Amino acid sequence: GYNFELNETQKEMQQLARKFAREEIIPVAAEYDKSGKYPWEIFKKAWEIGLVNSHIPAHCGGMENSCFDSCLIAEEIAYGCTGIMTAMEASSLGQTPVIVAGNKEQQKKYLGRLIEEPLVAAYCVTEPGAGSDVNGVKTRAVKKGNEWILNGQKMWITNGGVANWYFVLARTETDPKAPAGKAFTGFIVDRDTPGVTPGRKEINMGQRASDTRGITFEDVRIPAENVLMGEGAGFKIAMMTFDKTRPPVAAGATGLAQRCLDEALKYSLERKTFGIPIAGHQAVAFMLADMAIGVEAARMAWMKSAWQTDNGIRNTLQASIAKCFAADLANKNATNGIRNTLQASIAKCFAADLANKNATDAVQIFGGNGFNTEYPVEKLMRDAKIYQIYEGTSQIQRMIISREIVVQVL
Ligand code: CO8
Ligand code: FAD
Repeated sequence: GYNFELNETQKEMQQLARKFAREEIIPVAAEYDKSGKYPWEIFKKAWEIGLVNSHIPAHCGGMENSCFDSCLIAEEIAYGCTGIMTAMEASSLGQTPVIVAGNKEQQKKYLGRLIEEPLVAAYCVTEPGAGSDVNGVKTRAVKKGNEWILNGQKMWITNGGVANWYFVLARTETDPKAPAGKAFTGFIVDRDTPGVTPGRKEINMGQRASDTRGITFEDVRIPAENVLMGEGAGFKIAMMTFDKTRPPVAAGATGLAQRCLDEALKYSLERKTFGIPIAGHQAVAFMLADMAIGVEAARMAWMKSAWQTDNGIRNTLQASIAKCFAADLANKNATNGIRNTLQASIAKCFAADLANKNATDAVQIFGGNGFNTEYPVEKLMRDAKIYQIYEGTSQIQRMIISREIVVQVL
């Protein structure tokens, strides 16, 4: 049956992350936003107490946390600062293709490394000419003997300048008419491989502590053992990854939306107009009520999508991928994992739009002060916007949702 209560371990983890956000992140968030400095110090502290990498499998030394538990942490960290949360969570995004499609050796080598040292990974799919349309990716890899030679350019890569290794999606099929599901291959690329050159740090509207860069790959030699799952599996690995990483993005957006509500509520009880706190004016109180309704719904949506990820049923698509590539791990994913595409997109889309609405309303409730950098809500508004863009824009989420529901009806 239904159960909305967290177990004791989850409560402890949530409290740990909450305390960390309040004590370690909130006091320095504005400073990181101004300087744009990568939050290594905070990352290292989080790494030491197990607030990052918690989903890495046990055989690599990780805690093998569920998607749900990782989301609990993500929401709390995002409450503190979503720039810092993105810096941390993008590493999980980079790791996820290795978790869903890597063999035991790849997992041990690349995920194990992140447990041994406070290092981060990155996920390289988007290019200057292809974002929403992943099938438009032009980076190419060509097989030569026991190696692949990679050439191309990626854009907007979070952790691009600081990652120890990357997941890279490249086209490996020469026939331009080849279907997306067969035309791409996913690679693990070490940062220090000759020919890998990250560009300058981009100056973004918000989430400025996060490191976003273009990366050029020029005649980069990748050993064949760094291919994930098999030649041609890359597009599906990239998509299977999103099914697992959109719930934490939704949780992050929910954390930001909750912060907007809390800041607006506190301010509206202190600020007086016409002789009473502004929270006493119905127009303001109703804005707060709508913010609370949104937060509740967004939280339920990420919880359901994460729960679906963790408690899957067998599904035919991933089962057929497993059959195709005959990989033990793929088989495990296929039998244990549900394709929660619909719910992941609903949660991500809803929470992203909600974060933006709550941030705009919080600025409104702060009046003139809301527009000023001395108060926290202008940063929340700048930070919120990216949730409607990265990990698939709000339009792309609606495209995915509409396709899923139409298929279900047909
Ligand atoms: N699981 C498995 N397989 C899938 C899935 C899935 N979820 N979705 C599609 N596929 C399969 C299809 O079944 C099909 O296979 P087949 O041909 O064998 O039937 C094949 O893949 C092709 O699928 P489509 O025909 O649906 O492909 P389309 O070209 O129509 O495109 C999308 C599909 C869904 C529109 C895709 O292009 C997409 O997801 N676009 C959005 C891109 C995106 O989200 N980019 C995000 C980049 S990462 C990022 O922004 C990181 C942010 C920073 C980190 C933040 C941390 C907080
Ligand atoms: P486009 O695809 O060119 O879209 C432009 C506009 O057209 C959007 O409004 C879009 O919604 C709309 N649109 C496009 N197609 C359709 C359609 N079929 N129907 C309706 N509307 C449509 N990528 C990575 O791979 N790794 C990362 O770590 C990463 N981090 C990022 C961090 C930041 C700060 C930013 C800004 C981006 C990051 N991205 C990353 C890239 C991000 O995922 C893309 O920017 C996003 O997917 C949109 O792609 P695009 O920018 O090319 O826009």
